[in-house]
Amino acid sequence: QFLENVITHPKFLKGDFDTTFVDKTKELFVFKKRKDRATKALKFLGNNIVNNPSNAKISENTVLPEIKPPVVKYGEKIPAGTRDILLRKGVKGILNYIQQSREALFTDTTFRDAHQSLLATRLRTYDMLQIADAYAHHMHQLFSLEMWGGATFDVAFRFLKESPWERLRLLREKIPNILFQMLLRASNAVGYTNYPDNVVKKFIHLSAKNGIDIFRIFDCFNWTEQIIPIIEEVKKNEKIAEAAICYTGDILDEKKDKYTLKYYVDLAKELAEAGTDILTIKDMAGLVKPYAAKKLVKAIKEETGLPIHFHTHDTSGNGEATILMAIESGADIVDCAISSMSGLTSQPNLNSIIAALEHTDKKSSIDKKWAQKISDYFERVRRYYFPFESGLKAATAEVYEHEIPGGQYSNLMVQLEAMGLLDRWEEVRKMYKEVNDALGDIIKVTPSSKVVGDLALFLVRNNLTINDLYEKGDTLSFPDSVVSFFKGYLGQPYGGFNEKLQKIVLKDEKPITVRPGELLEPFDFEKTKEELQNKFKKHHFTEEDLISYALYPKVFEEYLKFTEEYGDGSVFDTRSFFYPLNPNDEISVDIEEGKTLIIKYLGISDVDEKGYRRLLFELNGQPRTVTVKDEK
Ligand code: 3PY
Ligand code: ZN
Repeated sequence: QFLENVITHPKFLKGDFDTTFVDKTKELFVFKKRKDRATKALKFLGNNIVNNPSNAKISENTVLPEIKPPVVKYGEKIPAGTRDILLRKGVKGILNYIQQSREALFTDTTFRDAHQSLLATRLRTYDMLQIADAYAHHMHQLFSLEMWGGATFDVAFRFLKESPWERLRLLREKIPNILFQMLLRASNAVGYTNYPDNVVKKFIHLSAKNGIDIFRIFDCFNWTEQIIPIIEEVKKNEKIAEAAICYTGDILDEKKDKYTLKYYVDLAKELAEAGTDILTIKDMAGLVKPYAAKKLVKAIKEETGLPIHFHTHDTSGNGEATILMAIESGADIVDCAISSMSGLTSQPNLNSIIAALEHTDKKSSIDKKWAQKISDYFERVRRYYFPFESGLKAATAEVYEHEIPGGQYSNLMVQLEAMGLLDRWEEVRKMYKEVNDALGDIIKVTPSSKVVGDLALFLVRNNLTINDLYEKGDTLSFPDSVVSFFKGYLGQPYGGFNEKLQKIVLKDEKPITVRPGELLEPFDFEKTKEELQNKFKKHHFTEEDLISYALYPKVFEEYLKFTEEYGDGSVFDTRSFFYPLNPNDEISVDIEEGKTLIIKYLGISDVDEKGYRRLLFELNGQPRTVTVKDEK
């Protein structure tokens, strides 16, 4: 422990020491009682049993299936894939590959958007790693895997108590051959607010360094001023820039004159001029109808000549028709999710579309038997996440009215449930549309979709109407996201703000009209490192830690505190992570390579006068007790 105190000391880390360092630095001899990892693991399980923080319960009749990843032959060489092209021939090589490819190319979104849209982003690294070999060995025909970004970064730290960086590194190790793709919210990075330019730049650099190859960049208002600097930054890192156009409205409806075909084509041309390598049509709510896809893809492809990547959600049930129409009209790459993680608010079904393309000139070389095996795996895995399911049972054409993005749908329901208002879900969807109209029909995607969602929830919860916003607005305390939107902190919406509402919400405050990043002070990484090091003496802060803190200070600190108390959340299987163990349950936990704990839960005491309970376990055959405060 003395050595640990030395090597984690801020002065030592800075190189600011001489031969008197040990003699003069008293705190090196202060030895904290160290909680060993096994005790932390028992405490974690004990806390689940006593307090059940994820609030996930298994009823007595629920049988969770055994998880059986398909067997990949040990020792077989990993076949070459798209990432090998990038490594050997650079971005140009990839662009040539897309151009020369006769088959439809696929991005599999199962590790990111699919679970963000179906399971409130809760899919854990543990369940991804078990299927990673199958992807590397048998799905190498995929164009890319979308496996990072969007909400996954925040949720990993906040709810899963695991590091998204570690997820990226571990998956990269197991899948070295397929391009990895992330969703980047332009200046909002992977957050809900604009960050200083130096934070966004560093984040891109570290994401690239840790394994991201393709950056899909979007701005929630399609504000190119926010997107263009990011394209440049990605290119500086010699990675693939994929600027996205977010789609809303309906280009087929001539009465809707705000988001027209011309609007999208002009945007596409601007992004093409800015140097994007690939252009994405990002239909985050699944509003591109099949015949709109035909018009849109054709026009954008003709006007820009760029490779087109098409992304949609299947909320309406028309997603597969839309994907086929997009392919037919010239989309080079399309986003789909593995069968058992597809459909509804997620992406259309990869397995079905591959089948649909058989015997056509766009036939995919993806191995459908393996796509099925992977689907079988996820079918079992998904059952463990049932508390996070949105509950949507069938496709709904109502999405064309409320326009709620797939990735927000299941989250909104979870939020509503937490407020005890689930039976008002229909009202919330209706209000979502009314709020959007009141805000001037904005593009709704993170974080602007959160503004609409927050305001809709606020109105429903307080039994208010849109009219009340105008009549009682000066007395209301609006959600932070709404205030921030009207201040211009998310950027400038296309067509401007509803100025009347803006005045009501901001009162006398003046909104900004420039790119928010121009006004934000650069983040001081050095100073933050020192402050954090003083707070968390035992932790050695990496650049990834510091950027995580810059993006999510509170969430990241909580995560650090959590790991000091309970260790790394990702070591547990999903059953033990989310749900309390029952007496006599026995599990094994690999706390590090080659070190496995066999833990058996035996029983629990009554609560004592100070509010604590004692739990009895067997750890590798030896009895162990832990004490946990009963917070309920
Ligand atoms: C996100 O920003 O997380 C999204 O999925 C937007 O569609
Ligand atoms: Zn999406």
